[in-house]
Amino acid sequence: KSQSPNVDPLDSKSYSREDWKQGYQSQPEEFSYWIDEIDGEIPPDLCGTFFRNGPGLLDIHEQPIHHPFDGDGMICKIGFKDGRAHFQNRFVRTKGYVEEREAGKILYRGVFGTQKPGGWLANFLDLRVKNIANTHVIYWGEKLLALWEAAQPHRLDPESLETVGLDDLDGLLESGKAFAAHPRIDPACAIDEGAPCLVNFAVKPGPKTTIAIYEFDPAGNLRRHHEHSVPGFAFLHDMAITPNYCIFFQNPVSFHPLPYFLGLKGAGQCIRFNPKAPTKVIVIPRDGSSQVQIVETEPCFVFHHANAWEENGKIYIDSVCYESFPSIQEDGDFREVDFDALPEGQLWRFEIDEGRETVGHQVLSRRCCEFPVLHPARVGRPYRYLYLGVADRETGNAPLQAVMKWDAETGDRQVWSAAPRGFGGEPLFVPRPGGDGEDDGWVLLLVYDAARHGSDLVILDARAIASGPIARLHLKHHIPYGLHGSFTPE
Ligand code: 3ON
Ligand code: FE
Repeated sequence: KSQSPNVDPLDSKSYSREDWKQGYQSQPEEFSYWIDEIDGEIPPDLCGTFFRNGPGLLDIHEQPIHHPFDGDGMICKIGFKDGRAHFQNRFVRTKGYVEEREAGKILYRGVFGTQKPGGWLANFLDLRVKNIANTHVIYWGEKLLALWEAAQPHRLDPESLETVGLDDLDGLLESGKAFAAHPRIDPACAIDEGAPCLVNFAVKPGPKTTIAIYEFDPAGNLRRHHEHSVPGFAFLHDMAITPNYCIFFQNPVSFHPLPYFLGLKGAGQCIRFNPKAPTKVIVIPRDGSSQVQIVETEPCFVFHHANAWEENGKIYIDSVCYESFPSIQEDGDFREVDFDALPEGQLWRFEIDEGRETVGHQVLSRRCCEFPVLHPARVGRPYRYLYLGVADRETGNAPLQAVMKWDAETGDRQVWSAAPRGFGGEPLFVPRPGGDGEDDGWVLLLVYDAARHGSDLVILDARAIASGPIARLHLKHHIPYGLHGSFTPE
């Protein structure tokens, strides 16, 4: 393995910051080519399309943005067929992306602190929201949609990745309503006679928060829609589902928007964590029939849930939990972040007992993790295997450099690490067609390799993660660290 000139072998770190930073360079170019530099072999039965979204630009014509979550959405698409793979990437042509490219400068403020040049006066009372379409990408109901939780989705052409435009889901999102970036697919919806169903939500935060639930059949038709109001401000990035419920974690945060109005901070920087208030677990019946239940648990912050299920009259939820909100620094470069000063995400299990008002938890794994995924057939059901992006080291907060397969039955862990010079993100589990068993399939992971300033698509055998890649596809360029992706089988 190539050793980074910057990793001090006596240091306890598994990476150098210089290496990690390079993965946050913009990738302004758009490519389309057959991948021909491959170590190992692509499994011939791996067929379908991997779509992934994430910030493609970390600067607008050399004006840096304040945080990666403010970066314009860029879709990567890797198509697999007959043991070959084709790469393509394209920016979502959002209104803001197109205008800023023409102007050659930042024209919009970002939620996470990006400001227009010219100081606070230039930003004062500019409350327009730039829909950057950068968080997730899914193919459902014959539509490819790029998602960003505070606005409407953008529809893309699944072949060319060209932007068709904003999509209101056949009039459902009238007057520019939002559509969250974390849909869940129920593989066999009990309410729909066992047909698959896509469940998503939309949040309208305020002194009271409105949560809308939408469920769609495989053709993209709306099956269910109901809205609920819960007390207090809520920042709900993700949700978990079971056959009967949608579950949200209302983290103990409050919103103090004055600096946002004044042009001093982004809206997301005006969120404050309250370590003394409980986290509230919101349980919404999916058929919309009965009451919403709200139960309390210890203060913690959750972006992502791994899974939830119902068993013996209880509801279980596995989530990546932070001790407090990893708030966004005010000044300076996010690339200089002090990892040690921020809490790491850890895997926790919550158990909701019927009739109880509080929820207990158990820590499943302390290792720094994010982006939990599982077999699509186990979503909302009891499951055994979880795949997560994790740090190379067992303890402490650090960039994600490895993938961990966690066995819920035995507690076993298998890890493959790209350290010291490789950096990962969200893994994706793809079941083998006709396979048997929950871990019969592959784990796909985009790895940024600082040794060559390029990215690789790594394919692991889900049954032998620790044995290392069965194929490593070298892209001709790098892709900045991204957010979420999905896989559409042939
Ligand atoms: O009233 C406010 C208005 C508003 C527009 C409330 C608000 C802050 C909820 C809001 C908007 C929120 C948005 C747009 C959130 C977007 C989140 C996003 C793009 C990404 C979140 C990512 C989460 C994680 C955990 C990423 C981890 C990344 C790594 C470990 C690095 O690879
Ligand atoms: Fe997310």
